[in-house]
Amino acid sequence: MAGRAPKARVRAKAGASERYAVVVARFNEAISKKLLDGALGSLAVHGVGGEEAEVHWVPGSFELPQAALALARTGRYLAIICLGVVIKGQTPHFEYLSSAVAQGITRAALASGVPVSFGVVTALTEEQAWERAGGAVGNRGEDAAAAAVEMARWMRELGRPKAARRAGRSSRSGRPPRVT
Ligand code: DLZ
Repeated sequence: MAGRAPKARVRAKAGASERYAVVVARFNEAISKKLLDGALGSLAVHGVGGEEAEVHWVPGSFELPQAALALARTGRYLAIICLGVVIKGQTPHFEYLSSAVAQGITRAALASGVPVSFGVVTALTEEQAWERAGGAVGNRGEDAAAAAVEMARWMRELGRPKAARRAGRSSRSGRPPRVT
């Protein structure tokens, strides 16, 4: 599936203090670093720089959803950006991993009420992955950061939903929020 991400439609201006977390998978690290460069560049373009963009490394893409949910539950971030590179090998591992990561990231967003964006490249070859990490097809990290800013500012305009307040309370009490 190729295609260019649409230009983010960020309406609201940067708030006085906006903090974002970027979670990056170390597996295929050279390519992940390019996604990270893209994400940090995009955040800077949207007025989020320095300490407002916190980077957290995890071993592989499989760990992204758990890290994203843990970060979201702290209540410190307007949004979480997940970055990783999954490349197809000789076994069905690729399908299991890609699907678990995509579903896990979705669940992290829904369970926490905090926007969690998907900047995970799933590629059939290493070449395809490089193309999507600042190459001919763009930079999925950049796109994911722009999507996170757009969603975060839109949700801030909307007001914090009751579900997110409940999720925040459950996390402080140590109980996981209900996932539906
Ligand atoms: C084990 C593994 C494999 C085979 N491939 C990838 C990959 O292409 N991309 C990636 O981000 N991570 C991979 N991993 C590591 C898993 O994500 C995870 O870190 C380990 O299974 C430990 O839970």
